[in-house]
Amino acid sequence: RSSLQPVAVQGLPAGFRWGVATSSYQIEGAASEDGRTPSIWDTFCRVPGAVHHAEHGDVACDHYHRMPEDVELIAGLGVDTYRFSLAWPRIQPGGRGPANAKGLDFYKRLVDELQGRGVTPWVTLYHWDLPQELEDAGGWPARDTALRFAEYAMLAYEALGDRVEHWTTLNEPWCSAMLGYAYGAHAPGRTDMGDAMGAVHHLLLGHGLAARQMREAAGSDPLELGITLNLGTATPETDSDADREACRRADGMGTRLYLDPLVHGRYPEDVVEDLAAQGIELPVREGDLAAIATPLDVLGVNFYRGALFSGVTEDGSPTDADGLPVVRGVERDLPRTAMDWEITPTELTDLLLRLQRDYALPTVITENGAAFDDTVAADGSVPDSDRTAYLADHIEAVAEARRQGADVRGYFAWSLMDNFEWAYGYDKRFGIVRVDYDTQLRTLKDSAKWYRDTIQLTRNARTD
Ligand code: GBH
Repeated sequence: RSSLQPVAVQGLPAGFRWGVATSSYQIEGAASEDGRTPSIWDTFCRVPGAVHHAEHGDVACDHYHRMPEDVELIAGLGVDTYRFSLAWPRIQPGGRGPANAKGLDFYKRLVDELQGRGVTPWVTLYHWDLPQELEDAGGWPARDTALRFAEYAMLAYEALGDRVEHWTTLNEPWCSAMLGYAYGAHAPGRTDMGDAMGAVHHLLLGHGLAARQMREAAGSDPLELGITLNLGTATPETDSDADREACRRADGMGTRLYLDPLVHGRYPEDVVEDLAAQGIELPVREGDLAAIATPLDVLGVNFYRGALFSGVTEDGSPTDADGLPVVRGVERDLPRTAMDWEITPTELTDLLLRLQRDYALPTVITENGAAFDDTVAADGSVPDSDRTAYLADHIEAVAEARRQGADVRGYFAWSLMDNFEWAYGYDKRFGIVRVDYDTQLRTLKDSAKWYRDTIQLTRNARTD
């Protein structure tokens, strides 16, 4: 790349959406106000050792109390879209029963503020804050949670559907299922692969039931419905059969397990067989797949990195300690973010072209961004050229995919502001706006100014 000077991005279509994204638990705080009940993250944050420095979202960015100023900040960036999530335990405390008017009221005011400033709200229904009561009743491995989710979705849609057109059901069901129920790295911290696969199916079922009911309720009203997945690319380290087999497995568990049922109405046979070999079966019942395959208007793509895989251990064995086939991520000699994630922008182009070929849905990048160890200069500015470069290279990768035929319609930077980065607590900063957690002062980082100027130049350069 040549420079960090903002320039007009070439090749994006008219109406291309520019946005910033956040999620409820990561920014809101006000954890026990106005009738909100605990979510699995409130609980998980209290488990010793679960979260860096035992941090939690009780206050976070205090967005719940600073919402109008934050909307002003968003509008000042010149983005046309703001992606945020609704906290289920605010809207339906405990995950059952009627809606909580005070919880809904906060989001109605947020939507009003956004629309009053010309910013389109893009609502995610579930970004990981499951009501604790539903986890106590079994969580996502329990089928009932899917039904509860659809009910909650309809409470939200009935209250906000007249003013909100863009709805995402779930954020990253892979993370909910795998990090939450298989690896124990996220709430609720369980570690059973069978439970995780139950969670996958019930997350997808919850999505499908909600999508179907929302479509029915919308009738001829405008509704753009989608789901957001965390997706990457899997590249074999060598051309060996073992390495290509590892990529098949990584892609199967990470991408096809979700997109095949969502788009084609069936689970991928090879993944089903691999799971059966571990004695695991997806708890599919008659009619589930038809619900899951309810047509989508848009696929949300969260992209952070692509990865290289090997099918053998470092000493060449094709099976791991549990006798399972090896799927080993291989580190490359590439620049990395503060999360230690490799920076792989061209793989975003590859991903978008592959999604176009295999699934042919319109896509929006609903998250892309990076944590870096920011410094604050003496004049208070934040010279985060590494983040600016990351954004520039990934936006260019999106434009390149578009030029090669991928139907990608928008790009949302993760994140509007520094926030509670899950198990990493407040240590990792993804914001284009800095948050001082002592004063709650927000400061535009240099990357935010670059993003604002890039959006403006790109819009102004249009001739149509
Ligand atoms: C998103 O998750 C979340 O939606 C958002 O809330 C969060 O703040 C943001 O990302 C930043 O983390 O193979 O070790 O490189 C992204 C979760 C990140 C999960 C990349 C899989 C690969 C980990 N994903 N990740 S690694």
